[in-house]
Amino acid sequence: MDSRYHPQKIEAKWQKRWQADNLFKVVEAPDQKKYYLLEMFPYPSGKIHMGHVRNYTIGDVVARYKRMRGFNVLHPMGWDAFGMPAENAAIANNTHPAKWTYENINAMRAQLKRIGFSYDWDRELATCRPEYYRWEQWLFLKMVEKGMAYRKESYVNWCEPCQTVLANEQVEAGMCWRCGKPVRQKKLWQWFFKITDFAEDLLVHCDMLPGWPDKVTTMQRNWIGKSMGAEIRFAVKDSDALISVFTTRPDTIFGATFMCLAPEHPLVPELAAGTEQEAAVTAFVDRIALQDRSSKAIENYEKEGVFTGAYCINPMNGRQMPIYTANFALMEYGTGAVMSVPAHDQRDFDFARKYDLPVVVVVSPPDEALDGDTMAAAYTDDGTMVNSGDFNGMPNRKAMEAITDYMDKNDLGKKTVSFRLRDWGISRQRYWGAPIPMIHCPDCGIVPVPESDLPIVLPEDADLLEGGRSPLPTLDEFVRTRCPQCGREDARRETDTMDTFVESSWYFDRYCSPRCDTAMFDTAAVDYWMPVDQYIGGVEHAILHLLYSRYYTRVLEAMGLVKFKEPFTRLLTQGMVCKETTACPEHGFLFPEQVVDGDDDTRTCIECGKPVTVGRVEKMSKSKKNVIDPNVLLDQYGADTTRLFCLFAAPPERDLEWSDQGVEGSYRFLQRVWRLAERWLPVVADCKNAPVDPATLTGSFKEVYRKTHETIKRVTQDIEERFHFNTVISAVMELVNTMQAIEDLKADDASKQTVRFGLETAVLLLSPIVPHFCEELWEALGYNQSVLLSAWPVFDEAATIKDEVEVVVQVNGKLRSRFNAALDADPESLKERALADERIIAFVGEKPIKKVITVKNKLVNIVV
Ligand code: ANZ
Ligand code: ZN
Repeated sequence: MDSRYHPQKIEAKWQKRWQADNLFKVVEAPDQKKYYLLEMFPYPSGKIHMGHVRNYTIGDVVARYKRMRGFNVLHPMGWDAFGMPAENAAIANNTHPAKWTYENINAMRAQLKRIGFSYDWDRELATCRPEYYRWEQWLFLKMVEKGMAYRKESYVNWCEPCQTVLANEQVEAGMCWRCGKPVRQKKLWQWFFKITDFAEDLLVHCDMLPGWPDKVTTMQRNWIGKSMGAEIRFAVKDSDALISVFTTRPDTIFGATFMCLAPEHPLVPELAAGTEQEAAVTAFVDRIALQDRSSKAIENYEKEGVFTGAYCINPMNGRQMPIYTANFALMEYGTGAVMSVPAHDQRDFDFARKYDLPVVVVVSPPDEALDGDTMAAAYTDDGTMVNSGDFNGMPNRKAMEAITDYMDKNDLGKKTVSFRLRDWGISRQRYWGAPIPMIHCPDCGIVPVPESDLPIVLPEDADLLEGGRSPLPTLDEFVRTRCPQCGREDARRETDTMDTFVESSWYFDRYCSPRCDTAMFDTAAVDYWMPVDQYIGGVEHAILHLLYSRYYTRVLEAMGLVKFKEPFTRLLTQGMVCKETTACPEHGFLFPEQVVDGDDDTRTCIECGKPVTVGRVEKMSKSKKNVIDPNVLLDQYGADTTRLFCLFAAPPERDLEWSDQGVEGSYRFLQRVWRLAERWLPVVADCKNAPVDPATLTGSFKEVYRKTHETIKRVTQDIEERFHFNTVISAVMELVNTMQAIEDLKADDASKQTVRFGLETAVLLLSPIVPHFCEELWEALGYNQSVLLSAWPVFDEAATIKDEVEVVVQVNGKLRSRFNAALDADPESLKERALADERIIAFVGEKPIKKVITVKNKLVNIVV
């Protein structure tokens, strides 16, 4: 062992050794308990950022800890490699998305290896490889066969000048990111996964995920968005047509005074045909068709609509209700039709006032009578039924049931549920993705690719077209194919690719047998490893990625390919890595290295010398320039300090605020441990494997022995119960302090053994956190096997108990002295000792003692 701590040297040494020894390689071991630890795999953007370092460090500590606890740990890493950033970068740097992606993967792999993560690199996968996505194509075919995937016309963002489909990220405030012209909606035939078939199941299981943060299951529930209500049919006047509505408020039906249909509703043109409203309706529908129709966008539009010229009949009171088409009615929700009750729904109320439609109160508040003509806002709370025939006088909650029952009996409607969740549109009109394995034949229509023709390989050397458009439709070699059904030579391949969320919906299964080339995965391997025991990642994936993974798992389960429905037993969403921003009045945001620290706390811009302003602490981002490049840390302090800092600065689920002093402090702590080891190693070298006999210990050695047991207990609990590595580290710091406090070195065996026990324990407990550092010390302690192969230390509860406590002595509430006393010593004896204490006698002097208060195991307060 060197007398100084050289992180670079020892980190390179151990990383090499781990690799040579295949230390992180795992195989299924049916007799051993398994533990599958997974961190969300990164997008290969080119460089690891601090958010990755934090995420993967948390995971690595758990993986190493579980391994020491005797588990067979699967801890894989790979690349979420398809997606648009590769296309954008290819355009910006005039290269190919494939080339860019593979280069980035190589660079990032090297960076991850430098941080010493315990990945089984033999299981690495990249989702852009045909060996991977072919199985996704295979499952797609199965899903089509079973009706779980289907095609329908649906809207995309379209830029007319650029002649291209835009992803949502490419639409900036309704305009095309390239040409700045308005984006319109265009209908295209696209593929969908029928996730709505599983809406109820996905919802119900939100209650059965105790290992997930509540906030995440809540987001999942809200996204699925189940509403209980009724479907009610309204007859159109002078017509056979019926309009079905979905309502969550059947109690308000007597107050429904008009009807609103989505502009896309098929009845709209039919109803308007031949009326004097026809031209106005057509113009309105055409105009709305150009707008973004997502519910989010619609919230911000002014509510508007036009009369269709037709009426329908309220089935409960016979009222004639004008039928409008309105922009706030969504075709995608419920039935695409809304029975409008202006007295009790604010949106309907605004609409009614705007177009001068009647407002009829049917739910009366307890304390006042409302008048529809004069009320200023909708009344949306509960109350008593009025203007509602036989239901008058009922509490409205009861009327919901009663009216629904009545309608059910009279065949006017029925109880129903509605979900906010929509089917998952997976078609992307983009190049860098997995091709959808379908063929368009002029005679046979849409024909699946035969399984034996898989994979349909994406040509990796194609050039993107102007504006990043996909070259696939223009690549003859790719597009032209034989129709597998009729043999026509001029059939065309589907040129859409799959949403990249499809790849990330099953990569965790693939890791179980990443080289399997006969199926998506080896069933025995998945049966053994899955589900993931602990998943760790960013909260930004709390909705879509997790929901899609849960859904895809259900598809696999329905096909008999896996035996579970929930892929992730426990989930940890780590907080963000944040840092203050700094800005120069002249040069805007500055990177940390562009700021010069002056002597007197002033900080200036490296360019112009002007003082910088320090802004809020925010998530590290390139645009704000408040980023720290992990490479700089690795060069300056090494991987172990970087890891230690990430864990020490905050508990995992909280945001971590960057601090230079924190990094420096982490580095100093490691140096302190190093020096402690250096001091004691020669002394304890000869007492390896000799158990301590605590009965013979006294003084500081006795305390080291106790403290060591206590530390094992605290550390183990903090890891097991809440992954609070920050308190784990402070517990070990206390142990180190206790050991540093030993002044003289008594040569008796029990003392030496105690010190060795303390030192070995500190190394074992720290080893998941700072593995290279601990390997070096472990070796110096005389072991020739990786510390990772050692068992996690165990504690003896009895040994953690203090048999002595420190009692403080106060005079008039001020601390004046202290002494050690036996645990639970009786208060009378504490009082005696306090009064006999020389320092106390000096303080009290001649003054008469009024009162003495004693608190067992804690204090004696003397009042004079
Ligand atoms: C009558 C009514 C009266 C309603 C009232 C609300 C309050 P949630 O809770 O989100 O499920 N609605 C139904 N289909 C719609 C569509 N396609 N586009 C826009 N709005 C639609 O919302 C359910 C309510 O949203 C339904 O209940 C319906 O308005 C409206 F005092 O019906 B309600
Ligand atoms: Zn054909």
